[in-house]
Amino acid sequence: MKYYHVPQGFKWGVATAANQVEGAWNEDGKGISIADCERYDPEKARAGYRAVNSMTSSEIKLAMAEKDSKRWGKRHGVDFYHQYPEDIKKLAATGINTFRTSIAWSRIFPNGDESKPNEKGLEFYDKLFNELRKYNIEPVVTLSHYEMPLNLVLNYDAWYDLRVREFFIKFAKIVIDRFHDKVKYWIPINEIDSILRHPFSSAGLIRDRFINENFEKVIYQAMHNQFVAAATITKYIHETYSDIQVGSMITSTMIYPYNSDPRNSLKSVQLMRESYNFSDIQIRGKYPLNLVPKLKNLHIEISKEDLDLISKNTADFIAFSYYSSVCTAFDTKGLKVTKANRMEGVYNKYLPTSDWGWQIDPVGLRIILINLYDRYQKPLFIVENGLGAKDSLTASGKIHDDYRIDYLRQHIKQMLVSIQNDGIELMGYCMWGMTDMISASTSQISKRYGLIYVDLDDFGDGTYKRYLKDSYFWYQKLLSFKNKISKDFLDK
Ligand code: BGP
Repeated sequence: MKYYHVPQGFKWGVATAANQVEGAWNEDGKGISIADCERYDPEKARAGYRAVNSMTSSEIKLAMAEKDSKRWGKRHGVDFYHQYPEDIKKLAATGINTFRTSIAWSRIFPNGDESKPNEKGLEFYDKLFNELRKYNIEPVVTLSHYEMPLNLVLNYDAWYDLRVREFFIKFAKIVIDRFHDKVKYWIPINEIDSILRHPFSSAGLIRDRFINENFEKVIYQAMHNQFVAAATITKYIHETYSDIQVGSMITSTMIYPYNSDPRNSLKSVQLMRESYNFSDIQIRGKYPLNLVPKLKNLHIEISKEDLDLISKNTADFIAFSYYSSVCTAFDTKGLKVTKANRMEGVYNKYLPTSDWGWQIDPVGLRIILINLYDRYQKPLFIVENGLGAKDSLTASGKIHDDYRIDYLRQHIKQMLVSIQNDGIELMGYCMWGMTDMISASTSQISKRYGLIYVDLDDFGDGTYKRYLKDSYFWYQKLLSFKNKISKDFLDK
């Protein structure tokens, strides 16, 4: 066979999130969000991921006192708020037909608790979705992607608070009603499992605000509130708009046993199950039995109505991010450690490692596709996959990112082999990202993911000028093959 076949109607795209690219943090009525309080701190970054996995009230105070945006990456992003027409034009020229982004809650409800939405915020997304439609690009939209109005953290109890859950549902219904004819794919919550790893960016939870409570209980209660909100939104969409689909979205990091010791295999199954628990709830419609004792011990408030709502309003597809893999062992003492998406694991000697210590594993993507499809028999959607790397701009304005091309080539090849041989159903593939953007975990731009380079450094210095990387031209060539991709192009 000379070709890899791509299913009809396959969604080829790029992905981003509002808080990592838009900037304009205080323009046109936008309120301050939790992401606006996150900043690159070289020392903390060296020490690990603590900087955004959790935050303290005093760090928030400090952030609020600082009115400048330069040192706060997520405040200025890459100025997508102003430059989106040119960015989308460039991206459309690659041949993409899909664009995943999120709507910033704090642009629509600056404090989260207003009675009426901010019209200027809605107008921005109107223009953005019109621009995408102009090029026949399908938007896929996330409603909660590591961004919420800060007021809901400081004057309410963030996602632990039932009032906040209702504010989110209200925000969701307003944007769904406004954009229902332009957006046909919605994801209520990005990486819904991530609340366990980073309760601050996923749910606005700050440990020192709950000193009289068991913080684990707070996290699990907030998790339940997110499931109820997602099910309510799914119900609303299914009852109101027959042509719109809703996705569950989880983080997929492949976790292998360190060796064939059965105790290590058991550990890997247990850890993988921790993230599958989240899609189980949204796809199968009930809490898996392995989670029930924990919810009982923590006295999580779950009503009969909640359970009924979750069971009757399941998602239509399973979206997931995939970047890398780790190993695990029942006893990790003395084993070399490796990093992954805001977690750590045991180093895998068979795999190369990225500039940020994540191990590159295209076959792991194929295993995840098989696992998820065998588990649910529902359409899958890869909504994030990419390489964060240091890039350099040459004097003549070029970026020779052959390492990124290699990463994309190998992952896309495994994906197409899986479609062909493993009997999986896959809706699409969105590479992360589009232009370079501010990293979710470290708030750096130097951890570059884009097809398009942005002239900016980790401290906010630069011209914001765009340059097309070699990977941009590679992706364009890939998409020019349409439904038959030449083997030579992907095999190398
Ligand atoms: C995912 C998030 C994204 C993103 C990506 C890469 O978990 O959904 O927002 O940024 O990971 O992570 P990072 O930016 O920390 O390298």
